[in-house]
Amino acid sequence: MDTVKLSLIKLSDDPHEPINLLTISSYLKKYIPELEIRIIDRAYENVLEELDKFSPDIVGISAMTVEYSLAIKLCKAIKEKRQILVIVGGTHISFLPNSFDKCFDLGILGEGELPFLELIRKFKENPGTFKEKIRETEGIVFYDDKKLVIKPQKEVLQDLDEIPIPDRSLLNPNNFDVKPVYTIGTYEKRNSILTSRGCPYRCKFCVSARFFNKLRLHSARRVVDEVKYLYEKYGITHINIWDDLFCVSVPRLREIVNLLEKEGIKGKISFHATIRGNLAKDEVFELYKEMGVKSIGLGFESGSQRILEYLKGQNITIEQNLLAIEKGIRQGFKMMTSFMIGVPTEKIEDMKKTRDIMKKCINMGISRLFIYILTPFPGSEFWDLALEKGKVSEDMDFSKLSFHNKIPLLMDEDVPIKEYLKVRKQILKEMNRIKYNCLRDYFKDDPVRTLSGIMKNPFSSLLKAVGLKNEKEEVDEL
Ligand code: B12
Ligand code: SF4
Repeated sequence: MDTVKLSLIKLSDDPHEPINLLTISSYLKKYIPELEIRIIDRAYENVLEELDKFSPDIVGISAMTVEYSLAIKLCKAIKEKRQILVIVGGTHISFLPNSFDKCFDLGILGEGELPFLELIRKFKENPGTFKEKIRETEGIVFYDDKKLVIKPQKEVLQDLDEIPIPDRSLLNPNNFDVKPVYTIGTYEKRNSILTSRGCPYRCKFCVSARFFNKLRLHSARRVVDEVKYLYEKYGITHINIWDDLFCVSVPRLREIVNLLEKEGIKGKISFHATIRGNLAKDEVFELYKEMGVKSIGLGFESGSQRILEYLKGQNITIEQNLLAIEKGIRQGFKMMTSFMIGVPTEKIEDMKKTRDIMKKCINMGISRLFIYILTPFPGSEFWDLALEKGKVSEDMDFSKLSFHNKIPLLMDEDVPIKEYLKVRKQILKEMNRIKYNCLRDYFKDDPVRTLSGIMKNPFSSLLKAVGLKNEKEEVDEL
C-alpha cells in the first residue's frame, strides 16, 4: 500500500489538546512520512461525520478508564458503517487487557509508539496478511478466534528525544483560540507540553507513575525547542506542563531556564507546573519564577498525617506541604492544591482534619482548591482492593470511575454514610469560599470578555471552569 490513512480519536470533550495522540503521530511520521494522519477531537468535532469525510484505513481510539465504555460504543458505530481496522490504546486497556472488547480488532498495551509503528508497517506491507504477521509483536491484545491473547510490552522508548516535536498543525484550529486559563485566571493562547514520563515515587492512588514505570526525561534542549516552536509558530503565550513532576530534576530545570534566556524567549510565555511538598526547595521556586511559571499545582491529599503517609509514603509531611504552599504564595505564585477523601481506613476524624487544613490553606491565600473522592482506577493499588471487595469488575460500566463520584467506593466500612456526607458537605462549603477566585481573576484580566462570555451563555465553559455550577449542584443534593 502506498499510503495509509490513519484517524486518531480523542474521546474527551474537554478542550485540551490530546498531547498523547500528537506524540504518537510525530513518532509514526518520523518513520513513515507518507502516512496520512487526521486527529479527530470530540471537543470540537462530530467524530462519525469527520470519519466519513476522511475515510481512513485505520482508526485508533485513545481511552482512559472513564472513556472505555464510550470507546466501545464508538467502535461499534464505526463497524456498522464500514469494515475498517479499529484499534484501542491508552491507560485503560493497558492496565485491564482482560476487558478487551471483541468489537476492536486489536488493543495496544502501554506506551504506543513502538507497537503501533510495527502495526502500521505490517499493515502497509500487506493489509491482507497483516493480522497473521502482527501476532508476534509485543504490546498488543487481540482475540484469536475465542481465545484472548495478551502480549505485554517488554520494551519502551528509552530516549524520549527520539520523538520529534509534536506537529500542532494536526490539531483542530479551535485549539489556538484565546481561551480562559483556569490555573492563572487570564485569557491566553495556550497549549500543553509533556517533558517527561514517569515519576520516582509510588503514591498508592497514582496510575501514571506505574504506567510509565521508569522515569525518563526529554533533554532541556528539546524542551526549549518545543517551547520556542509554540511561541514562534503559533503565538502561544501560556504553556501547561502536564508532567507528573516537572521539578524532578533541578539541574535540567536550571538548564531549561538558561536555554530560554539564550533563545530570547524567557519571560514571554507563562507556565503552569507541578511540585511535591518534599521537593519544594527555595531553589525550585526561584527557578520556576525565573522560567515564567505563574501557577503551581501540589497534591496535598490529606490533612491527616496517618492518611497522608498511607497514600504517599513516609517521605512527606503535612508541614512540608503547608510550607510549600506558604513559600509559593509569598513568592507570588498562584498556588493550587487538591485533597481526597473516602480513603480506606480513613475515619471521620481524619476527614475533619482535611477540612481544617483546607480552611488553613484558604486563610493562607491559596488560589484554587479541589476535593476529590478516592477513585480506584485500574493500575492503582486501590483497583485490586476494590476488586477484592466486589466494588468493581472487569466488565463494569467504566464511565462511573471518575473523580466526581459522590459516594466513595473504598471508605472505611465503619464510617456511617450519614456522618461522611455531613463532613463532605462541610468540606464543599469550605471550598465554596474561594469559588469566585477564578472569576475575579478573569474580570481583572479582561472585564469585557468575561462579562460578554457570561451573558452569552451563563452555563458556558467559563462558569463550568470555575466550578460554580458543579459545586452548587453537589451541595444542594446532599
Ligand atoms: C493531560 C491529561 C488529561 C487531560 C487531557 C486528556 C487527553 N485526552 O489528552 C484532561 C484534563 C482532559 C484529563 C481528564 C481526565 N483525566 Co487525565 N490525565 C492527563 C495526564 C496528566 C497526561 C496525559 C498524557 O498525555 N500523557 C502522556 C502520554 C504519552 O501518555 P498516555 O496518555 O498514556 O498515552 C500513551 C499510551 O497510553 C498510548 N496511547 C494512548 N492513547 C492511544 C491511542 C492509540 C490508538 C494507541 C495505539 C496508543 C495510545 O500511547 C501513548 C504514547 O506512549 C495523565 C497523567 C499522565 N502523566 O499520563 C492523566 C490521566 C491519563 N488522567 C486520568 C484521569 C483519571 C482523568 C479523569 C478521569 C479525571 C476525572 N475528572 O475524573 C478525566 C477524564 C476526562 C474525561 N474524558 O471525561 C488518569 C487515568 C487513569 C485511568 N486508568 O484511566 C491519569 C493516568 C492520571 C492519574 N490519575 O494517574 N486528563
Ligand atoms: S501522585 Fe505525583 S508524586 Fe505521587 S507517584 Fe504519582 S506522579 Fe509521582
